[in-house]
Amino acid sequence: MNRYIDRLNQKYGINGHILFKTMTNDYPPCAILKSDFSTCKISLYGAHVLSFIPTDAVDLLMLSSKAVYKRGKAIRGGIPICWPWFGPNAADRTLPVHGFARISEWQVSDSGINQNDVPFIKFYLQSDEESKKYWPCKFRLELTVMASSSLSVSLTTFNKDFQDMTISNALHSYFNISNINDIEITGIEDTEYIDSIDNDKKKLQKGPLRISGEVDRDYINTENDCFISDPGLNRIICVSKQNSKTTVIWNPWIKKGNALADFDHDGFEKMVCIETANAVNNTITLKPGGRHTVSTNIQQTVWK
Ligand code: TA6
Repeated sequence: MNRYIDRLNQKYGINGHILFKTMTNDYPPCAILKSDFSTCKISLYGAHVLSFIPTDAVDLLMLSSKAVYKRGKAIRGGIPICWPWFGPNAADRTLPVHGFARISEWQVSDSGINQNDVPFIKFYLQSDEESKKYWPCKFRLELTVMASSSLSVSLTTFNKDFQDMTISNALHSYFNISNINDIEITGIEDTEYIDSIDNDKKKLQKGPLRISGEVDRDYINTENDCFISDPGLNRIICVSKQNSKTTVIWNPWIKKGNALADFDHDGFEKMVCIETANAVNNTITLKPGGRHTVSTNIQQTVWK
């Protein structure tokens, strides 16, 4: 593995800005993006952003201390990539929930620093015998991560097949908050949502969202920015997005949260997911040769 990491650092490492490191035995390495603006850590397993810490700030992302770093298991926290389907596979419930991109080993295709000294890195995943176990289509996936004072994550799907390709996807971001009882989420007011914990009933969001129990909602036909106001950490986190028509908001609350072995005990109190997605009625169909890029941009402003 060290030879692999040495090769990655020779080819894609940049002194003081991009470094590849071991994560754990028999597991892909991670990349560390560092600049005056922030530090960002990404696992090559799942091309999974694990943390994003702006300078002089607290991590914007929540990563479970009980996350499991083993092949075949998605990492709990950070920004899992849900692709080529969001949630369970409607046609075959035995397939991995949220698809297989987040439980695949990605490769590095490019890295650099832009004219503003902002480091970026590109990963790719393409169809092979392994992916055919889950999905027959020929594809290429690219993920680009740029870490300045804000975090930009873009996922591009290329249809390399001879037939149309219909996907749903999500950048399933877990946000680090002071306490679930004290935050308020705006940006989804007057938006229809599917309530996954109330028989998938379609409802309308009235006013800002405050969470006092399990929440699992797919807000549909919305391209709005969302904001997490967190007085406890004296910050507002802004989640903006491009080419995403669904915003998923999830908190498992006590019972479901504590039932997840890779969730910290009472970890639900310190997290909320605001997911940049295309799901439910907002699926994407690509013609052969077509492409689609969904992006999310995450940053904080000091509350007052
Ligand atoms: O965030 C929406 C959701 O689909 C929830 O229903 C919950 O299952 C969550 O994703 C986490 O899924 P995971 O497979 O990562 O445990």
